[in-house]
Order: sequence, then structure tokens, then C-alpha cells
Amino acid sequence: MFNKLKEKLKNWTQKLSQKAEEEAEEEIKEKVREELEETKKSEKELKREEKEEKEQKKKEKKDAKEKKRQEKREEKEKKIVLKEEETEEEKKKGIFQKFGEKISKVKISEKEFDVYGEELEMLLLENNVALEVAEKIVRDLKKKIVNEELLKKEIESEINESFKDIIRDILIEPPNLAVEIKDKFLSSNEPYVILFCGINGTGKTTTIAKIAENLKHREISCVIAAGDTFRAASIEQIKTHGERIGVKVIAHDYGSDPASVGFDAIQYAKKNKINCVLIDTAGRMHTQKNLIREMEKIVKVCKPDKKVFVGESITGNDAIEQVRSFDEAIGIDGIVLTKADIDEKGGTALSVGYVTKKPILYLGTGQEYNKIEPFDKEKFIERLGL
Ligand SMILES: Nc1nc2c(ncn2[C@@H]2O[C@H](COP(=O)(O)OP(=O)(O)O)[C@@H](O)[C@H]2O)c(=O)[nH]1
Ligand SMILES: [Mg+2]
Repeated sequence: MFNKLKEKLKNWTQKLSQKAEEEAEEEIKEKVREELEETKKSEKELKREEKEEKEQKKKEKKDAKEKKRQEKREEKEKKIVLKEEETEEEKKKGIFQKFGEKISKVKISEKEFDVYGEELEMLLLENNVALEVAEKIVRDLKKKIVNEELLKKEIESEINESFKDIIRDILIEPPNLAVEIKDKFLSSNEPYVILFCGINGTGKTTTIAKIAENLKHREISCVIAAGDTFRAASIEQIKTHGERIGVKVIAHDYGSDPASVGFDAIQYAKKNKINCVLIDTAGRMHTQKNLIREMEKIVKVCKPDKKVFVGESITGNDAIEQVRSFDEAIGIDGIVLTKADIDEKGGTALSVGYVTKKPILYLGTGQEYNKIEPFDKEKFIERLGL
């Protein structure tokens, strides 16, 4: 995940900070130049005045005695001029010292940022970040760094930290599913019911097996309802998973009512003091009216505690549209993004939560049962490599 974005983001930050440093140095050089010019000008004037004065005095003092004294004085004055030439070097030093503090600080102007901001937005869009989120990132970053006095040696890390803060703000903190399941069971002795939905082939069935296995390691028992009674071989597929991970699967025949499979699984859980029921469903599009009605019936009968949308990390904006349409039909509580292991871009995971206001619960990271991770904001941010 973020394979492509990671390198490009790094380059972008480096480019912006380098540019800011160059601009700041140029500005300081210009100031030093101006200041030196000023000093030279006023010194020239001083010398001219002295000369005039000397000439005046020369005229006044005509006799030899006076001349002698005049010579002595001139000698003295020569020394003073020499001394002043020395102090010019010191003055130069002083100016640099005066700006020294500024040299170590950098400011990014709005104009400067806008050029790079546009580039950043393109970069994010190319990597599947939703437009709304890409715009927000650029807008917020601008607010955080433009016209701020940043330490030159820390500018790159300052930009990176600002970036991370923005992402932290965008991502939704997911609920702790294991804790919710335990809490419900302890307080009511009732199983926690999770319904999974999504389009075909996104990884619903595999995800259910992975979650059952994951919960088992947290001392939470599960039963699976083989609610996809539609697709050929789907019941065998889920039964095989159940056998492999040692989890009971409740199944009816193909073509039977998935709501009643779910209902039976809940009854089984109640009778056997099982903590959690995971209900699989057949993949469907929101345009398939009869299948959406079937989904509504499952919800009505099984009253799930969580309705989880399963989508692919690689689909970009399509995944967002899918969440929205399922949310409209049955109301979604959380998202599982599968195939994060083959997602080079990562933008879907970055933006789906913000745009749909639903938390990502898990990331699927491979085909094996242990390839699932409860969504962790900090771990996710780490993956960006900033
Ligand atoms: N690489 C990868 N493949 C996955 C992941 N989750 C599921 N798959 C694969 O996606 C395909 C479809 O999965 P399946 O669970 O049958 O999808 P369903 O139609 O939504 O139930 C299978 O070949 C799975 O092994 C994942 O996280 N990473
Ligand atoms: Mg399936």
C-alpha cells in the first residue's frame, strides 16, 4: 500500500522545502547587498566632506609653521582612514550576523505554495484519493505551513508532521469490535450479529473466515451463516473455510431464503452460548432491486449489531459509490477494505471513511486467514512513510 504515493510524497516535500530555502537565502543575500551599498554610500560622503574641510583649512593656514602642523594632522587623518577601512570588514560581518538568525528560518509564501499545492493535489488524485479529500489535504496543509516561520533545518519534517496531522484528522477511529462483542455478550448473554454485504468477488466470504479466526484468538467464539444461497459452490466454499478454522457453519440449500439461514445461525448461537454470528450474503449491486429487498429482509429478521460493507482497496472512487448505495439501502456501520496487499496506491483507504463517514474496521492484506488487520490509524499513517 502507498508504494507509489510514498516516494512521490517524499519528493514533493523535499522539493517544496528546497525551494523555500533557496528563496529565503536569495532574500537575505539581497538584503545584505542593500545594506552594504548603504554603508559604502555614507562613507564616501563622509570622506568627501573631510576632504573639503581639509582644503578649506589648507587655504587658511599659509605659513610654514602652519604647514608643518597641517602635515602632521594629515598623517594622523590617514591613520584614521586606514582604521575605517578595517571597520568596513567588521561591518560586513555585522550585517551577516544581523541576518544570521533569519538565515536559519524559512517562510513559505502563499504564491510559492500554490504552485506546489496543485502538484500535490494531482499526485493524490492519481493515487485514488477522492477529490474532496485531496482538496482538503492541500487546503489544510496550506493553512498550517504558509507564512509560518519554520526552522530551515526542520522544514521538511515540519511539512511531514503537518501532513500526518491532517491524515490523522481525516481517518476515523474505528470501534473495537472485540470489546463490543464481549460487552454485549456479558451484559445480555446474546450473540453479537454482524452482517456482511458488497458486490461480487470483493472478498466477503474470505473476510468472514479471517474475522472468525481473528476473533478466536481473542477468545471470542463465532458461528457462520452461509447466507450466499445464490452463487454456485458458495456454500461448499464457506463450509470448507469453517472446517479449516474450526468454526461451525449453518447452511441451507441453494435458493433458500438467506434471512432464515441467518435466523437459524442466531438460534444456534443462543443455544450454544456462542459470542458472535457472522452472516455471509451473495454479492449484489445496488441496482438489483430484488436482491436489495432480500437484504432488507435479512436486516429485519436478524437485527444485526453491525452491517459491514466489504469492498476492494484497489477500486478507488467506485468503492465510495458502493458504500453510499448500500448505506442508502440498509444503513452501513463500518467498512472492510480487502486486497490492500495488492493496492499500490492506497488512496481509497485514505478517503473512503472521510467521504462516507463510516469507519474502516479491518484491512484485508492477503489470501491466508491471518492476513487481516484491525484498522489502526497510526499504523496506517506510518505506511505513508513520512
Ligand atoms: N490478495 C488478496 N486477495 C483476497 C483478499 N481477500 C479476498 N481475496 C481473494 O478474492 C477472491 C474473492 O474472494 P471471496 O471471498 O470469494 O469474495 P466474495 O465473492 O465477496 O465472497 C478470492 O480469490 C480471495 O482469495 C485480500 O485481502 N487480499
Ligand atoms: Mg462469497
